[in-house]
Formats: sequence, structure tokens, C-alpha cells
Amino acid sequence: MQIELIAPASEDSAYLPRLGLGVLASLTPPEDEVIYTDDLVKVFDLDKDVKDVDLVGISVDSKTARRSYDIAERYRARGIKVVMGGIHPTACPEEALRHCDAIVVGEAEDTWPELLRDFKQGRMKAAYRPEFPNLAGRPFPRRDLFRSKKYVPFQVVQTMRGCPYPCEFCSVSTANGPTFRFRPADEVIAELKTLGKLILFADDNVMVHRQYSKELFSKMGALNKHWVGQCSLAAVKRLENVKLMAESGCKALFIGFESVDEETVKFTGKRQNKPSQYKETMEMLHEHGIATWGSFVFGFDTDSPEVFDRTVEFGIEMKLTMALYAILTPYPGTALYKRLLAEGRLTDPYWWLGTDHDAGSPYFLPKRMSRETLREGWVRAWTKFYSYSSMWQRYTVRAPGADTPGSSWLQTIGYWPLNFMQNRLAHHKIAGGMQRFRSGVDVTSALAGSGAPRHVATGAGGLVIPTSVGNPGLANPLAAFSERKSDGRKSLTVLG
Ligand code: B12
Ligand code: SF4
Repeated sequence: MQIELIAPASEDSAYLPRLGLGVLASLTPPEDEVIYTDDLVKVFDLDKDVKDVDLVGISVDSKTARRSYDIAERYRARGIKVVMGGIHPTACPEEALRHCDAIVVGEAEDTWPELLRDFKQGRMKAAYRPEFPNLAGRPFPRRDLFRSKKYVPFQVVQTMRGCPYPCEFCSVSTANGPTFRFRPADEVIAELKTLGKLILFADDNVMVHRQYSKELFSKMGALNKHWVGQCSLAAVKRLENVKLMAESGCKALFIGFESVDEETVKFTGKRQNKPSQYKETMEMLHEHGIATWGSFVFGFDTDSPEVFDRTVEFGIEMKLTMALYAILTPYPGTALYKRLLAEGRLTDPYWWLGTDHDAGSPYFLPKRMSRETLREGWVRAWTKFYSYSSMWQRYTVRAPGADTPGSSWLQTIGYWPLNFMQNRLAHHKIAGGMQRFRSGVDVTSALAGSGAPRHVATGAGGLVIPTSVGNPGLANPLAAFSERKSDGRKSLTVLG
């Protein structure tokens, strides 16, 4: 039988293959053929790209939910059964089931082979709700399916799942459970040996369990890899951890600061972050050749309008290689979503069913500023942090010390191209509202079947966007009309 596994794309997708689909492919019996389709490397044409396969599996997160439903509907119209899995169907199973024939709620390692058997016997169930699987002894993801040259040259590897921290805005502890589950370090090492030099760890936190990380990173040293990953501040404030990571080949870390204010980090539940220690920690990372990419969120209840400039100045002072600023987003299933809903502060409870997620954000009423102020501050933060003067002030190259390696190639060679790229992103996407990608289907008809109570507003070029009753989507302040490229990728924006 032929199974097509689809990775739908959103305006925030990165050129990285979808590891979860490689995992499913590796668990598919060898007699079945797997086709991997990535909507980002080649935009899936809803009229031309529907194939006559036996079964379709779509990996869905909230940003790609709307696009996934559009694709699924085209297959189902041809009588082809569609299965959905991933974080969004896990958070919104009833909604997803309105658009497909079966869902997997949670992690699919144990369930996928069972689901395929059921399908072949004509008795596929509507919902599969597995326990959290043991991660030991699993086959390596099928990376032979990820052939596009457009993918960034880092290979994605996962070592663990789950998280015990209670960060209110995060989906991980609810979806993957509140305890850590690790793959045996030797299995990770064996997988790494089959891969190229550049590795991206798809872990929420690469240094979360000292004993495990010590074993893994000590063994990695001999492999001579260069790796990047996400890490919490709690881990990197200890010199011995930073040394261990640097020696194992760590070249950059994506760090969840979330906020530069003590009050806010306490409020979000991210108590392991201590703003008073940020500076020392960043210094230590830079000395050890680890470039830093800070992640910050705006819109917490404790945030006031001064937070934007303060956060940008902090990033400049810390000489961060890059920064990502996000507007607090109520992802379904999170404690944040539930609280804002209970407080009557969600402006569009089904925001993910819209086509341009940036245009309508923020999707809630902030406490200490208006939605407009939050949005304007977010745009200002991006453009200020990636201004030429900020780029110049942040640039630093460290020579090797007695026991420190000095700046890595990501900082010395990568800094300028990466920052120019982000400068373009800040102006075109964040300030300009230009989407990298848009599904290109008629929103009104798609919404008719979505079950979401909503109004629609007509925007420039006759485009229609959903808004919620009484809370019209915010107009992007700087973008006035659309630009559609021949491949349909960059298009439109604004609406109001
Ligand atoms: C790596 C990663 C990224 C990479 C993506 C790489 C890629 N192309 O996949 C990058 C950095 C680019 C990224 C970007 C973003 N990410 Co991200 N990311 C992750 C992370 C840390 C790991 C995902 C992963 O690879 N897991 C490993 C694989 C093996 O697991 P999996 O995908 O969950 O798949 C399993 C199951 O879900 C299931 N499954 C999955 N698909 C399918 C399909 C079928 C048919 C079936 C049956 C089962 C099934 O089976 C698999 C095996 O068990 C997760 C956090 C997490 N722990 O999940 C966040 C996470 C998915 N990201 C998140 C977010 C918010 C984003 C961004 C919006 C951030 C931003 N502001 O830009 C963007 C949006 C990306 C987009 N889709 O447009 C949220 C999503 C929340 C939500 N409700 O959607 C998460 C959960 C993090 C969080 N803290 O909440 N991300
Ligand atoms: S933000 Fe990071 S530390 Fe907090 S719950 Fe999510 S994965 Fe865990």
C-alpha cells in the first residue's frame, strides 16, 4: 500500500524536515511505500498535487492546522482516508476529527503500526490515545525521505521528551507529559554516527538532566560534530555544564529567556530563570564559543509598555548573536489558553483557523497595555534589534583563551549573513506583514465547515479574514496591500 506523509507549512516554518514523519516512516512495514511531501519545499497545489494513494498522514501543529484541514478536505473529497497527528490534534482532538478520518492523540511510536494494521483490515478507529511510549530501542527516523536541497544542512535529532516545568504558555508538559523520558545515550551516539557533521537537537532543553547530558556529551566529543540546540538558562549558568557542551561541539544555543523582568519570569512559571544572572551566563557562553540566540515573549500580564525597549537594550548589552521576539500566543491545551478563556480575554478562541496568524495577533486582551501597543512594541523590538547600529554594537569576536576556545564559525562567519537575513525578516514579515506562505484557498468556504463561530471581514484585494465577534483582527500597521509571487508564497496582508 502507498502512504503519503505530509508536512504542511505555515508562515513560520523553517527549512527543516519534519522528524515526526521520519519516525512514522521508520515504523511503517517495509512492504508499504512511503511518500514524503513537504508543503514548504514545494507548495502543495490543492488542485494538482492530490495523489491517488491509499492513506494520508498529516503532521499538524496549531500554525499549520488550517492548512492541514484544507489539504485533508481535498483528499477526502476523493475518498482517500486521512489520519492526523501531532501537537494540535493532541490539544484539539474533536476539531481535528471534523477534518479527517482518524487521529492519534499523543506520541505515535506504539500506535502507528497498530493503526496501519487496522486500516488494512478495514477497521481503523477514529481516535487512538496511546500511553507515552518508551523511547529505547526505536529504529532511526527515515531521513532518506528528506531529499530536498532546500533544507538547512543540519540534521534533526531528538534525545528526550517531556518536561516537568509548569510554564503557563507552553504545550510540552501537557502534550508530552510532566516527566523526562530519554533515549539511551548509546542509541543517540549510534544514530549520530550515521549522520553528517551538523546536528540540530530537537529537544526542548538539551541540558536538562545533568547525569544524562554528561554521558551523552562526553561520548559526543570523539564524534567531532558541530551542534545547535535549545537550552534553559538554569543549565548554562554552571561553568562545568558550559565546558561540557562546548567540548562536545556545541556552537549555538537557542535560549528561552522569555523576559528580562524578575516579576514576569515568576509570573509565567519559569522560575528557573534569574534575570540578575543573565549577563554572567552570556559572557561564559560566548567565551566558550557558543553563539546565543535569545527568545523573548511580550504580552505577559506583568508587562507594561516599557518592556519592549528594555528587552531590546538588554539583548544589545548581552551581545546576543540573534533574538526572537514573540507575541504571547494562547496555544490550545495550555494553561494560558484556559486561563485567558476563563477570564474572557481571548479575542479569537479559534485563531489558528485563520490564514495569517501574524495579522490578527495578539489574540487576547493584555492587562497593562492595549493590543495595538503590544503589536507596535513587538514590531519596534524586531526592527530595533536588527537595525544596523544594533548589529554593529552586538558584534564581537573572542580570541581563544588559556582554556576557552574563542568564538565559533557561527559567530565569526555566520554573524553578518544571519543578521542581514533577520533584518529583512524584521522589515518584510514582522513590520511589512508579508507572509512567506499562504494557503491560497477561499477562506469563507473552508470556515463554513470548521465549526468555529466567527465573523469575516473583507480586506484589501477582496481577501477575507476571520475575526471574532466584537474583536476585529488588528490591522497590521505598516502593510497596506498584498504582493503575490508567481509561486504563490508571498502574499497579502492586511485587513482591518
Ligand atoms: C523542533 C521544533 C521546532 C523546529 C521545527 C523543525 C521541524 N520542521 O519539525 C523549529 C525551530 C523550526 C520550530 C518552529 C516553530 N515551532 Co516548534 N517545536 C519544536 C519541538 C521542540 C520539537 C518538535 C519535534 O521535532 N519533535 C520530535 C518528533 C519526533 O515529535 P513530534 O513531531 O511531536 O511527532 C510525534 C507525535 O506528535 C506524533 N505525530 C506527529 N505528526 C504526526 C502525524 C501523524 C499522521 C501521526 C499518526 C502522528 C504524528 O507522532 C510522532 C512520534 O511520536 C516542539 C516541542 C516538542 N517537544 O514537541 C516545538 C513546538 C512543536 N513548536 C512550537 C511552536 C509554537 C513553534 C513556532 C510557532 C515558533 C515560532 N514562534 O515561530 C514555529 C512554527 C513552526 C511551524 N509549523 O510553522 C510549539 C507548538 C504548539 C502548538 N500547539 O502548535 C511546540 C510544541 C513548542 C512549545 N513550547 O509549545 N519548532
Ligand atoms: S517552556 Fe521549556 S521549560 Fe517551560 S514547560 Fe515548555 S519545554 Fe518546559
